[in-house]
Amino acid sequence: MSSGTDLTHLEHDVLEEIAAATDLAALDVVRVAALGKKGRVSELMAQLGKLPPDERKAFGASVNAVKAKVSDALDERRSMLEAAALTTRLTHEREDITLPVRAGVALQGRIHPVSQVLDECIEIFADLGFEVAEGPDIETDDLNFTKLNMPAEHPARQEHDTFYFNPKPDGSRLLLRTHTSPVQIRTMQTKTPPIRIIAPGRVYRCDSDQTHTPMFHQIEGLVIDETTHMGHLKWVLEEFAKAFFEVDNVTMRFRASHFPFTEPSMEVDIDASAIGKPGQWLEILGCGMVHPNVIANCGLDPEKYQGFAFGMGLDRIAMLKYGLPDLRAFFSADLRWLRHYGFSLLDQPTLGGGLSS
Ligand code: 2NM
Repeated sequence: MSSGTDLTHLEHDVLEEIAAATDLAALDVVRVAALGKKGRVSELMAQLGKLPPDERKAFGASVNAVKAKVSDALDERRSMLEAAALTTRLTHEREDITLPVRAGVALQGRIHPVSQVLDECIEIFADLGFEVAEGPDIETDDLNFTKLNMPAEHPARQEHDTFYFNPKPDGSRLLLRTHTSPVQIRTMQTKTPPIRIIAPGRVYRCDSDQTHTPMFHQIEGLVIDETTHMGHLKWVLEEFAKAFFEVDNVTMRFRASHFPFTEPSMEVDIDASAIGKPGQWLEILGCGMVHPNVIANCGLDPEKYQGFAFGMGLDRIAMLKYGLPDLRAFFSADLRWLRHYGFSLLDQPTLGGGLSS
């Protein structure tokens, strides 16, 4: 019959075996040998019935105490071995993320020059404090024209070669926006100045020849505050031109022009030395001080608020900067063209790293 000393020995032996188990499988072998159905501790319990009744209670309690101690020791050892196994896995499965990107299939894709130039512009204007604003390609007559100081019979409407949808029963008709200016209108209607936004996106005009495609890309800008003036406009455009063409100085020429939504209005040329063609002027954008009618049409007080706006063709400035000869090739989805003129995924334009590298 087992005595108290036997129990003490058993406990001691099993605890030693637990401590000696170096992995989870070995620990399980120890568990089965001690606490399993035929295990040493369980077999002691089975002997309980052979004891005289007056000894059963005390013996049972002692075996249970051993069982509890063994069980706790098993749990503790298991947690420790599991943690150790995880640590080992983590050290062995480590990936070296400092390795250079593999020049594989993913890098064969090319960024379209218009996307690249858009990213460059966003980077430059973001640095000057502008936010990007967007709006739908399908617009209302009101937002594309009327609010911009072009009422129904305004002659400038004809010049826009607008794509119209069929009129609705109430006579109103939707259209494909002819410029991104409705985004500026929506912004003035919903925000309180100061406003500093650029609105890039697709625009549509029913016009198609060597230098015009029915869909093209614009980026327009708008600044509205209480004291914004033409000096600010000129500075912003100069900073933009220097950053975009990546030169220390640009010479700009402001020519008087006319747009219904600005007064005064100007067209801006740059001295083409900036792109290595001295002695030529290149038109890059149109701009002006936002017409007080436009400001009032958007629910802002033109006695309190004033500002400037500008607009330029992204496709056009992409052609100028990167010497792309044919506008129509931009939209012909020709892979050979894209491989030649497209940009690598890794050429992310940043002001710090140089816009184009
Ligand atoms: C241009 C030229 C001049 C212009 C004006 C506005 C608005 F909504 F504020 F009135 N947005 N864009 C603007 C002014 C656009 O593109 C050649």
